[in-house]
Amino acid sequence: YNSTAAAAEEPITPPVTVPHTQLLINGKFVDAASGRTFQTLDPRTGEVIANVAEGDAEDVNRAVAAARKAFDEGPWPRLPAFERQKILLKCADLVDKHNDEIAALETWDNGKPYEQAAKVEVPMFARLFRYYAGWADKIHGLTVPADGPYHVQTLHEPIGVAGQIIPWNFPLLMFAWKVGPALATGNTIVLKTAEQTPLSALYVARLFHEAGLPEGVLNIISGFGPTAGAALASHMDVDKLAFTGSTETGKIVLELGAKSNLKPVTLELGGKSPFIVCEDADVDQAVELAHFALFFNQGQCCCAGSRTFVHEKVYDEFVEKAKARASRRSVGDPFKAGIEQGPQVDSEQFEKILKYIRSGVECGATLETGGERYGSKGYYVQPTVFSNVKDDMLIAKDEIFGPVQSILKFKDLNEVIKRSNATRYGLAAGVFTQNIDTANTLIRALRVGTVWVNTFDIFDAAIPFGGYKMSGHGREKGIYSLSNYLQVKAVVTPLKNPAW
Ligand code: TXE
Repeated sequence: YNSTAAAAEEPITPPVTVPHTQLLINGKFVDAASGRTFQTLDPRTGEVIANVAEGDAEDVNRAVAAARKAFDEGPWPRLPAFERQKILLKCADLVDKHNDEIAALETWDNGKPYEQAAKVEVPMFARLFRYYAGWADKIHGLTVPADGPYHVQTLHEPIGVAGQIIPWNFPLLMFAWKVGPALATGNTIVLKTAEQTPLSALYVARLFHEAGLPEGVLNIISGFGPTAGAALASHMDVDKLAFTGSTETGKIVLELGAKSNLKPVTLELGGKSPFIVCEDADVDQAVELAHFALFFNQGQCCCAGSRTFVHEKVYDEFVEKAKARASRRSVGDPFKAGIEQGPQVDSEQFEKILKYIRSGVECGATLETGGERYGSKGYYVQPTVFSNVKDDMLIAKDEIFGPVQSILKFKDLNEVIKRSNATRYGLAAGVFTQNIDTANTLIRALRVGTVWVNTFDIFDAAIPFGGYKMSGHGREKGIYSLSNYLQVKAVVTPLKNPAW
């Protein structure tokens, strides 16, 4: 690495200014009740982008009261479903119209390549809202053939006020995965963004109001986890909680939900997903896909293929080529065209990753490439590859959440199944083989919520996503996500003339 390259480069001026820094409560931008603000930083430099209102328990109370009123007094939950659908479609249209500004805010706050934000993530955000708009007028109950002279039916009703807490790795997409199904099914929302990335949600939520979303239906609180997040999770008037983040914080919010009003909680948590390269693999293709599976989004993906298991027959060739691929990865200012990897989101994540890299070296894994910070300012990390990684090393057990690939060797299928499953996580897996029997065996044996075969990170709106084991509870996206936001009411009426 030419580690002075990034340092010498002056960051490109982001093609956008910051439109909103206040909280969004009851359709209006307002300061925090305490008047406090916090800084959101540019991960390219560590410099301040903006001072953002810092919501805490009092602001959460205000937002929940607004959401409660919007739910109890309407009109949102009681609008004809096609009216909700029209508004959601308009939200998506406005997002399309402002695609580039939204993408620029996302890159500025998060550090992800602008091309990725502008060409993939913002369009996917709009697509998710169109998908959920499609569901809004297709929420059906059942007619139930019960014993006895009764007419029995089920009504699928919105659950009420949804509290949603999202992370910083995909601020917009996590917003869409949670807000989309909740709005389509007629709920009202208080969403807390991650403290690292508060900006894009405020922008899109304002557009949603322009699209006709009634006030109080979608409230956005910027702020920290132990204050604003905990207040939301333990609020007595929040009917449902959805959380994405670390497994450790997932346990906290589940407990807060249980100790307050026993609200149902869906959790999308950490992972240590295996990516299994079988002996019949085309090594070049496998290297490219495994590289993408790990390094995409600076390695900050809950489902990152962070244990690359490679069959011993192709192991040495794979390691050589994986090293070469990672060394070629273009790192730099995420606003620059052609950049594959920007900075990590903040100094905490940056330090955490460097610590794991040191632990890999100390435990005796072979550092093939990378291993240090990239440049001298901001939170850039060199694309790093370790070979000779053993299952009991920390780098093979913990979620690193950075651009660090760990390559492990295996001999046979039963062994790799056992080792793949020997983790507290169960989010996803990648399988790379041309042999249909091998693929089918792995598909069924792996204890994970998603198996990608000869592909990875396909996040279509219709495909459910979620984890087994300590990777979470419940599923987001697709048809399964709707039930997170619906109550089922059984209705029984006697039949006066059972003969008919
Ligand atoms: O996560 P937290 P952090 C993993 C990843 C990362 C690690 C730590 O390994 O390195 O977690 O990241 C809010 N009550 N993932 O510290 O704390 C917080 O404000 C209520 C995987 O950022 O889980 C933020 O909005 N809320 C993950 C959200 O929880 C609380 C994505 C996530 O923060 C809270 C992110 C509390 N007591 C990190 N404490 C994934 N599954 O994709 C924090 N929060």
